Amino acid sequence: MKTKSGLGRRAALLIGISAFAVQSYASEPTEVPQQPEFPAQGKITYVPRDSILEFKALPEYKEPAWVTENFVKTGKLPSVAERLPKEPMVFKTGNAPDGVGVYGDTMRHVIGGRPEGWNYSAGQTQGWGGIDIGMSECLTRTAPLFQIEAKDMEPLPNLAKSWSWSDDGKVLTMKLVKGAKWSDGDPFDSEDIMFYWEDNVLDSNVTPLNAASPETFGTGTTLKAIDKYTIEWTFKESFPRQHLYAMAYGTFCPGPAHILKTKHPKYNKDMTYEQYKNGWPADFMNMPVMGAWAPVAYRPDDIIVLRRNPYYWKVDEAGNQLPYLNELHYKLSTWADRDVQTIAGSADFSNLEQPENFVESLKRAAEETAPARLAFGPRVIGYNLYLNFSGNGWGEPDARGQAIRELNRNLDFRKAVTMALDRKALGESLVKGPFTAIYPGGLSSATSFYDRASTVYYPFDVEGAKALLEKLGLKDTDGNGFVNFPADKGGKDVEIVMLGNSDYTTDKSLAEGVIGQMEKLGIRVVLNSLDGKQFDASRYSGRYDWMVMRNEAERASVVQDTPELAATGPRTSDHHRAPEGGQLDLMPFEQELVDTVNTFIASSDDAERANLMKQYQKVVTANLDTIGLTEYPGALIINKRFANIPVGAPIFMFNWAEDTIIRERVFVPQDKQADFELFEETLPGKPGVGEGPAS
Ligand code: BQZ
Repeated sequence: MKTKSGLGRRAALLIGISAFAVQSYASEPTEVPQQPEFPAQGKITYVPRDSILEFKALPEYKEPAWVTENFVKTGKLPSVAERLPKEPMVFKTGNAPDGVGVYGDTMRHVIGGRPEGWNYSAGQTQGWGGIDIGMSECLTRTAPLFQIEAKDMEPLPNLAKSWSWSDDGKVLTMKLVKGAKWSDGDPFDSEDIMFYWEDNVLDSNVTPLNAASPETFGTGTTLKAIDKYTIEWTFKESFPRQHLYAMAYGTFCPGPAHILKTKHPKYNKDMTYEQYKNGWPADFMNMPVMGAWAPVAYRPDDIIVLRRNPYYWKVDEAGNQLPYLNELHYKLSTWADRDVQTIAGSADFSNLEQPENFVESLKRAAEETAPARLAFGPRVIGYNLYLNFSGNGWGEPDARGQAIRELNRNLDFRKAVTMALDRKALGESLVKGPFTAIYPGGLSSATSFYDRASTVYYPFDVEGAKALLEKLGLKDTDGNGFVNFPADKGGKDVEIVMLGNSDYTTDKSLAEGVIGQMEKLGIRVVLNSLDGKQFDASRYSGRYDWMVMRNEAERASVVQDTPELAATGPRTSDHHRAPEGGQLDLMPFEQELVDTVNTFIASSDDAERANLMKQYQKVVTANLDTIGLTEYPGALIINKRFANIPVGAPIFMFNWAEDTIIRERVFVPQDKQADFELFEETLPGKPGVGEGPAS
């Protein structure tokens, strides 16, 4: 029985929506059904923001004994104190679940991606799964914020050790960590920051990984270096604290300017942008990093090995230079195999994100002899069906494609599609049980900004959907079971090409489910299933009609990658960008979303921000900006020998768990250490010098 307020709320919602409504669709939009309870395991202890880390000098520093013996005493490296900044980042012991750690051992990852090369700034992928996260350091850090109290929420310092705002809130001055070095000993300073900003983000010939564009940091924002360790942002708005999130992983993680400049066309006239992007292929070893580990070995389709960075600029409160783990492995396999190997004990870490593996993983983890711990978190994984909204040429569609985009831009067509989806069946096709939930699109139910009363859901109603298609003049005139365009539009079957990511079983399962359910509606959908690299290339270039894609951080956290919640810039949205040299042809509701998101970004008032996200959620779900499919919880699977794993760490929120668990602070107690290291007592060598580390 609905409570008074429930009925009131629902009625208000419906009245609110009737402004969008057309008179004759078969089903009234309603509130999305209450989700089945799913108790996340592992209770998060919320802590103050300043209880995690600080920057300060310590009386003495330590390093693994073999580094001293093999490298310092032999003159190959300066002392650890000379390799560290005057004030390194210090992780506070009180926030480390198991306190100060010990050196040794390896974390063995398995991934489904493959490394293109090491030029992250120019958009090369390293295969995902945390490789780039382990090698890159960014101005701020947000993944560990999952444990921070809401009232204290602000990105953590990282390469930017501190910052201050001008009185009018339009100038943000940032102090960089002073005296930190790249893993090859080259000093880190504002030259690296400005090279990333000016010659990668602002240079339209370059698309950094995770698609950082000028609008990511606010339209009209400028950045300049004041001195080697001071940078200054100038914004159009006052106190746009939101942009501090964009300065975290994956949108502001500078590369080694001393290496990258040698092949950037602005500094080397013999180079093309293509040669710049591909200048450091995957077999280029020892690429200098600011991260805790650098790549020292790569065998295609087999493994990437990374070794500890001797200049890493972070320590624990006892002065031990981090990381504790000497080595990372990245076995090059499939994402599904990552679950299987981790639960079996031949790998150490997985984000259990494919429901097809839930039951088997749960069974194995429940056994006494299970080598790995498994802990489910909130329903942070979601999938949407994206319809390409560009009506003016993004992705260069042919006549057929253009006609589909015009249908995509029609709300009645989108209502027909959403009402033809049996989301309960879609979820159960992945896994039976309390895991999956009906997800109409918009914000993830796991984010604190989620409001069910603001979430519009067009219920499953195939007949109602068919009636809407008929209203649009789409009828099966040739009796083959699929609706046709009207004769004056060629009379052909409505045929849609849907882009899918072949790296994941779940993406394929959902795509096949959508195809089957669209067939019952009378729409022919053909799957174009591409591997992650080609999928991303097609997605960013708009070469698709529809796309099934897993949610990214903006829907799971709202505050991370916020500009991507709407088409806030010409190259920001996943399903509506401007064509080469053209403009964005936004529909009125899209403009409303852009305005709402920009107002949210510019606001520092928590109550206002909460209301703006309710308004966003109502507009985005009532207008079917994307068509939600399903959402479900993920589980962190980690081998039991590791310590300092934060309890309740979600596999995905501000970022993935590879960042959230703070791997540089993870260790294996001496008595549990295994002998998995492949390059014991070695360190990364000279950039590009041969395969394998120096020793
Ligand atoms: C996690 C993640 C770490 C990218 C990638 C992959 C790419 C996308 C996304 C996830 C993988 C794992 O996700 O599935 O569990 O380890 O790497 O980066 O899906 O294709 O482009 O956004 O993060």
